[in-house]
Amino acid sequence: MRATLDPHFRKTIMTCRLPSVLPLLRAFLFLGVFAAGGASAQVTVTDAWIRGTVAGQQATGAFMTLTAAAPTALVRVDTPVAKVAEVHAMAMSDGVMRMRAMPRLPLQPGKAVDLKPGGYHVMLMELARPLRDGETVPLTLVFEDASGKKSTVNVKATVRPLTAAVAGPSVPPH
Ligand SMILES: [Cu+2]
Repeated sequence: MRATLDPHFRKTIMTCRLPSVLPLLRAFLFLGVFAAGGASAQVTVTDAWIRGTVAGQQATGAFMTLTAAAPTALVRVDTPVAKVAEVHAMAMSDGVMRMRAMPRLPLQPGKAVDLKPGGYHVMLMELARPLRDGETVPLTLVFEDASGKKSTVNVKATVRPLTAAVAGPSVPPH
């Protein structure tokens, strides 16, 4: 059942800002995470951190280094502190730095991929509350290998000060 629903919902979440379907979407994502559990993770996640926020701030970025042992893609991120978590890329377009959602972030074997300010990042949107310096936030990362098999990695990201880095997704999302 999950397999047939997945493509639809993945497509839906990438279109961003769909408040009416979000609760339903969350429920399916949650189920998906549990259903995918148990598979051995082939990805090492290091140095996970999140840029802290101030009251009223709706979005921030999560950063980390991903190293896969086999061809893999990061296909989903979930966290209790944000209603929406998307992998974004930043790139210059017509002279302007823009972010775009990446439904899949491909990982090549043994080649570390940095998610860092100014580059790839996990955009956390519709934050439930401010994220304070020093606290830890759980992130669930869902990976898909070359055969389409999913696995999850749970990490604890440390919240660093708002000023931890200069460039990055502290601007309003899109
Ligand atoms: Cu972003």
